[in-house]
Amino acid sequence: MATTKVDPKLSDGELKKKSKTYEGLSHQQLIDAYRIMFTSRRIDDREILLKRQQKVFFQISGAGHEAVGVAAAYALKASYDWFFPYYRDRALVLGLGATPLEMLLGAVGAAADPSSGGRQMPSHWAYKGLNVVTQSSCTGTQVLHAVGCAEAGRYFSQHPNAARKGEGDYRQFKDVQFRGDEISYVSMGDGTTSEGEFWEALNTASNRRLPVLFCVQDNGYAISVPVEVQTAGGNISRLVSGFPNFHFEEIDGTDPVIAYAAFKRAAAYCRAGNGPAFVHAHVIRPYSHSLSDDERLYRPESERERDAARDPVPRLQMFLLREGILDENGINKLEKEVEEQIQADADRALDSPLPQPESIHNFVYSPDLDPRSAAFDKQPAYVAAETGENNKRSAASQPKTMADLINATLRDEMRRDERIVVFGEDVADASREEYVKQKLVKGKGGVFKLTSGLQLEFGAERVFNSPLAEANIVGRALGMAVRGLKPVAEIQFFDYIWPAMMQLRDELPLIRWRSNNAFSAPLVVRVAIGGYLTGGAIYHSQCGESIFTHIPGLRVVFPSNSLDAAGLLRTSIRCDDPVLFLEHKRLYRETFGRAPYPGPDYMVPFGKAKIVQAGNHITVITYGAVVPRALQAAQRIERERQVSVELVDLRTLNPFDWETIAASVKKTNRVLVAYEDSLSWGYGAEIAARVADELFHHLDAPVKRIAATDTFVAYQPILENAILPQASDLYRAMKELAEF
Ligand SMILES: Cc1ncc(C[n+]2csc(CCOP(=O)(O)OP(=O)(O)O)c2C)c(N)n1
Ligand SMILES: [Mg+2]
Repeated sequence: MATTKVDPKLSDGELKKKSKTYEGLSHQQLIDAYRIMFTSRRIDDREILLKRQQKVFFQISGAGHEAVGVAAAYALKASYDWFFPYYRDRALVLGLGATPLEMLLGAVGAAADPSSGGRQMPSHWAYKGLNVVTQSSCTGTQVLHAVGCAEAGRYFSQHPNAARKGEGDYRQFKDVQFRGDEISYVSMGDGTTSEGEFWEALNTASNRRLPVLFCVQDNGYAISVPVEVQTAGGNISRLVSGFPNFHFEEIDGTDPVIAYAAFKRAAAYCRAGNGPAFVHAHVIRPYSHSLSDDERLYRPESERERDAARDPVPRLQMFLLREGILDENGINKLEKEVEEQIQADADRALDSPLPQPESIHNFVYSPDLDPRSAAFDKQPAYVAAETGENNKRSAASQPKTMADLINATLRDEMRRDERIVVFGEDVADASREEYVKQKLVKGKGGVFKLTSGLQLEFGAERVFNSPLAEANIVGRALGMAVRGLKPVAEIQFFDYIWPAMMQLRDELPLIRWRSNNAFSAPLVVRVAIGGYLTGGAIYHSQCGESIFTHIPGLRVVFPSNSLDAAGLLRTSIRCDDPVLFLEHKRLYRETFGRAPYPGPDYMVPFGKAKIVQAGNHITVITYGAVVPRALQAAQRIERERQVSVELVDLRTLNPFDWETIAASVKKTNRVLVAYEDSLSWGYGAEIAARVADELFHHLDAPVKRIAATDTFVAYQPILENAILPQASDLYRAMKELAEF
């Protein structure tokens, strides 16, 4: 046991005073708290100076929020708990172990900035070793990540074998650590509680009793908008108080002792597995929103003075003096040390090497595992068997639909990899599991039955329904994937993907790039897409894949037949990048493209197009449900006019197979790009532009496009037929090209 050295000169009274604690905080811890808070404030001041000197390019401060930060850092455990902070959490991350130098490296955008290597604004914390997860500038997205992170922690503690390293897939590069009682901390401002994702996160954390510690740092403003305009009734605590299973605290967040006591109670509640906690801390914002804002434009002097009287830094200083914990000399000495350190660190940061411009392409995708590589090129089992000795087809080799093979692939992969969880709307067989167990019902397993039977085989911890909230699905999946799970989440209809757009555009594909490869979130989002349904109408028929192929960092896959769907889904699951897996609803049960079950190892690499039929006169580049229509048109024009069409099915849209396109166009010199999405700005526009740019000298005719009209997809079949590209439209375009 450690013994405390006793100063023999101290009287009994003095001794007692020295060993007095404040909500469990010792004198030394309070002195350290002051050091952290003062350091935090002085880094802000230094950055502001550097910004005025144009040596840094942005500044947002943690000023006024320091007491909450240091208290949370004291109550939680760095490198053990998980942290999803926001930009005002400078004192928190200092308390967890980040250094002033690291922060100043971020401010100047140095190559050695540990949060992003100069890619993100300062105060966007990411410290891998401390479990501080990379964050964006989007207000509120992080709240769902924290929920997914907590779910993953619980999952791994219930399935410890799932954490084992795997060979030959993403698991090789994704270490998992779990403790069993770790907490997910997430913080945000008062304005951010207006975001839907905040409420979606509270809902799930409450419902699943997750160990998430929510911290709302309420400084009364969101830029210039005061809290009573954001929040009905002006107090978020009152609004959230009805959520079951929560521990609630509403505190003065400018007092570190009060804040520490609250965080300690909240953390104990979460750690014991009781559920989530919510700490609502009233703080101040003395430095305007950021250096780009001047709060004097919307806050009168009187209000600002009222805030200043509660400033946590002078407040703790007064407390230390009043309690005799530090005298004036002690304060001066501490502050001088901090000032000198920050001065020295700022000089070092300014001298630190800058990132190289060539490095911008690093870490858009995994540097470890390339889904285009030969490792993802595996033959179907029956081809392997046929080329083997006994040359026998298995009895299971009846042609299967795309729906069957996607289901079979999910099953195979879930057997192989215990990290896979499947969730989304209606994907479970039955959330009230007893009904299926008692054989009262058969179970649903997806509105298209793609996940049918998975819950029954793998259990409700691995296959479960989400709330009807698409951002909730993708945001949680992201949080899980950061921890090493492999979510295969489902968005029920492409038409309803948009509530998840912030997560899909601003979060998921950026995790790796913006953290300079410190974090990653490889997962699969399966989405039912497309028209030709007869009656699907506007909101069950949309395409729109080009919106997602426009996003760097996101793989986009769009198979046209069963075998490709199986092989590409397996690659999607095993690879180390986030994948949007688009499944055409019309193709789910189509006769076209059925294939026997290819076995549990069959894989198709990304970026390898398939020549559906070879030809000499025209190249048709397409994918998805246009493939069978193009094939029909190609067969007709061959029959009627002896025009031979080379039909290229891209299969994956990002990456796409430029080499196959170029080789084909060089051979045929005529090219038609066909896609189901509306014509203008569609996916084929990029292909057409690139053909025109790079293959101009090989062309004997203008590049043609066939696509849907620039409208939505209508309900009445006569209208739908007129809107979506038909075999007859493709035929006409082929004829025109051939005759040009
Ligand atoms: C989704 C989104 N909308 C708008 C913004 C621009 N913005 C940045 S911070 C901010 C105000 C945030 O206020 P609050 O949540 O109270 O946090 P505070 O800055 O006061 O600590 C706004 C509107 C953003 N970053 N993200
Ligand atoms: Mg605020």
